[in-house]
Amino acid sequence: FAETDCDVLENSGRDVKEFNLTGESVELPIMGGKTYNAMTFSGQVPGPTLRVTQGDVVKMTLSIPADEAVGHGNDMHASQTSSASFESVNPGETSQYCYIAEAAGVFKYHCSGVHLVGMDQHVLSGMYGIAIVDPAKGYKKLMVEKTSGSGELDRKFYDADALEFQLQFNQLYLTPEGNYDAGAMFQHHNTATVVNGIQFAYVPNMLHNILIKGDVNKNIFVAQPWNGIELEHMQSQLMYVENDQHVRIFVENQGNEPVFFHIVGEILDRITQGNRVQSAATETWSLGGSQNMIVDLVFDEPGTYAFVNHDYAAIYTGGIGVFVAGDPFGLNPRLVDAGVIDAPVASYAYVLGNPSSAVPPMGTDSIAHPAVNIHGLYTDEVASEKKAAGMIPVWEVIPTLPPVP
Ligand SMILES: [Cu+2]
Repeated sequence: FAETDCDVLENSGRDVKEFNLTGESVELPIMGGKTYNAMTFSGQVPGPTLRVTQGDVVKMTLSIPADEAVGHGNDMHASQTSSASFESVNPGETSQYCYIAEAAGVFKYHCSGVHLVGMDQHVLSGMYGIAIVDPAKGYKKLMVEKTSGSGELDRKFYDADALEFQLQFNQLYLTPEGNYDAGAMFQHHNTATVVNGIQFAYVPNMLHNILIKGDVNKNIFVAQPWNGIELEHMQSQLMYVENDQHVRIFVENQGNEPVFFHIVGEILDRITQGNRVQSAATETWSLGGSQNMIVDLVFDEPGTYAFVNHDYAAIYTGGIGVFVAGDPFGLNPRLVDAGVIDAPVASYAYVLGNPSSAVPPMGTDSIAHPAVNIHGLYTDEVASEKKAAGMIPVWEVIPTLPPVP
């Protein structure tokens, strides 16, 4: 353990980052037009991402509303404190602890149930998130080896600054009524694979049908379960990057099943876990439960790249999403002609933004996303807060776009 006394740590000269969470049960959408009984940190699944720098003090405050049926706790893996700190907080009460984020990397946080009872239900119903602890001296440059064709190896270096995403894998175990199914969990019979809380969260929707096919009813992808303007922030969104851009993805396995992380059509240029590089130029990297990694890569050519949990049971139950690099659909001239943009753009993020559920808070070496749209497993209240913060409500913007031929 390290020092955990808030009074001592707040006067230690270190930067203090406050992390305020509320533990609340809410009903949230699932695929197929139904809802389920979710448990959340602050009305969203996953909970808010904490971003700090190695050596910072984290002051975590967990409040439970008086009308909440049960207590909740918060076990933050970035801390090194006695599990007594994670004692559950009763409805109507607030609890706090402090710790030093000593180690750089990605760290899960999750509800610890009511004195550990029901921890499985609380976590698998949505009470999980991540803390990203940036290295004290920043991230490393990315080296990518290229061949010249004559047997020589060229090394191309990319600046440490990167466009960043977060992807958190998990499962749902639900009865047809949308309640947690412990029996299914003990048998590892998950009913859904989710990424950032949603099945098939990052696949095309009707907006992309219009833009790319010119027809709202012509689907682009084999599975587009989140079509429809009325779905608002639940409408699926794609993730946009530029070509030849350093991309950094924070991946956490929040669930009960292994994650075999793979990006179809790309090679993972670098895998970092904790503060050590584990691999470079690898096809797939595996994560057990509560394990994480940082994937650094560059998307070389314009195109669509599916990321998957390369377990077929996971892929077909929702563990797949799509990155779009550059302008593979040749939209630039049409968007310019239609007056949507003044000049060609290096990625569609400049037009549509990237989904807020996949965009972590800015850190030491972050490239700012051109725009962020409101997307995620949020309560309406959380979605409104994102809108007030300047994120784009795509469902309001789509009908105002001039038609693209
Ligand atoms: Cu809980």
